[in-house]
Amino acid sequence: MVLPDSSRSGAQPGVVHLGLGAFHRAHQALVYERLLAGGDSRWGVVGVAMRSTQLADDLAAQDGLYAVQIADAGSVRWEIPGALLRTCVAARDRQQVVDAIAAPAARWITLTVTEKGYTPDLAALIVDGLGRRKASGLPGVTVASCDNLSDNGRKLQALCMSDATARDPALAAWIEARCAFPNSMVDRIVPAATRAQYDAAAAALGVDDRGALSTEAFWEWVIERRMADPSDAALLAQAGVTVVEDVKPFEDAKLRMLNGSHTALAMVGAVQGWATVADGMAVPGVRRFVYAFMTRVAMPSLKRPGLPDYRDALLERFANPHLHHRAHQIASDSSLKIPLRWGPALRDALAAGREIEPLALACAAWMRYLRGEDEAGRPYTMSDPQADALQALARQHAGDVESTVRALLSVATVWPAGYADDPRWAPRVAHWLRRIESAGMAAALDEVVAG
Ligand code: CS2
Repeated sequence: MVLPDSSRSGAQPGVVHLGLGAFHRAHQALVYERLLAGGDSRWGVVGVAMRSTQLADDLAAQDGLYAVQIADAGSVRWEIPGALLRTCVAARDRQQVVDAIAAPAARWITLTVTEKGYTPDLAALIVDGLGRRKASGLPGVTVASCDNLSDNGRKLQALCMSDATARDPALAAWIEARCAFPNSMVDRIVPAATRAQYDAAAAALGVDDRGALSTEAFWEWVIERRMADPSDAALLAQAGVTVVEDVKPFEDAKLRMLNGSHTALAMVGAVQGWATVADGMAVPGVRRFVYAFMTRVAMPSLKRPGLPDYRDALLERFANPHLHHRAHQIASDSSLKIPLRWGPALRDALAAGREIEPLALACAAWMRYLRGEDEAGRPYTMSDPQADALQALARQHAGDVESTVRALLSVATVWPAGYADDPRWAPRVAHWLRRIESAGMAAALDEVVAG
């Protein structure tokens, strides 16, 4: 077990992290811990849960300490990061968040607020803090979005600039000149915490830890060299972060290969009724499908160096039996994830005249998933802002493959205009939906791999 060796007593709240979910606590919090442990006291974290009071309060009661199990085929170990200095809840303690951003010690704001978190309210919260910094004559900060969105830094910047411009052009100019919004790609598979994880921590460490998490050994953070304090680039690099001029090749590879396959696996898994990604990867036909999805659909238009190795490493990561990463967890918010994870690969493949069969099958699996019950007839609930509307469409047209495909490909928030009529796409999705319905998902997976 690795106990925090950062000097917590001297740590300054230099980072305000928005989104206190499992991912941040098992990924960036460990990077900040490493920087603190190296003797730089400026990387202590104020952790902001956006809504969950329970989590923030549980962590506060544990002085911000929690155990992370890091496990893969080679080893199992525990680490207790010490970077989290205090917690608060944006929905309950808004003023505390603004104060934390406006504090002289703050230098970075990082965000993992999920795809649906990028709202005007989020921008208003950040800009309130930045406005106070300007008024106090404090330096600007680096504001790094770490969510699975393409061009995430620029998207967040646009959101903040539109809020700032509407209230005060001078504030907008200050943000433009003093703050930096780097694009960044973060990666580590961190399933949502479960009761079983608390129990494992209790058994291994003898403590009652309400914040215990489990993750894999692999982690990656690739960030654009665009920081309010340029000297941070070298510090982050020393802590294992990859600082680059252009994040896009890394972001595209991660979104289309890891996240794209994840969403495909989640749909197939929900329909077949297996529980976790590792359960699915243990089935040869599912593993072969993921290989085909990555190799035939995603890889041809990607530029990240070393793609075959990246793919093979992903297949091993997905198969990690220590990670209880539920298909239904990944399936949540799919209507927001599909446009980011499948949309660009589909666009590129169609433009280049390449085949899209594994993706057409994944899309058909999504349509089947929307029926709300698996192949054994067991119902499940869907967690998605558009669940009701999508489910209604899927049910309304059930029994008529062509009209199901037409109705669901016409949902403008998920698919670009024209896809419902595209002769290269819609008939292929219909073909696979028909195969899933008549032969079953397993047979359809085998067919697409063989084809
Ligand atoms: C997953 C991601 O839940 C999901 O949608 O695809 O959380 C994934 O595990 C991470 O992006 C891995 O870095």
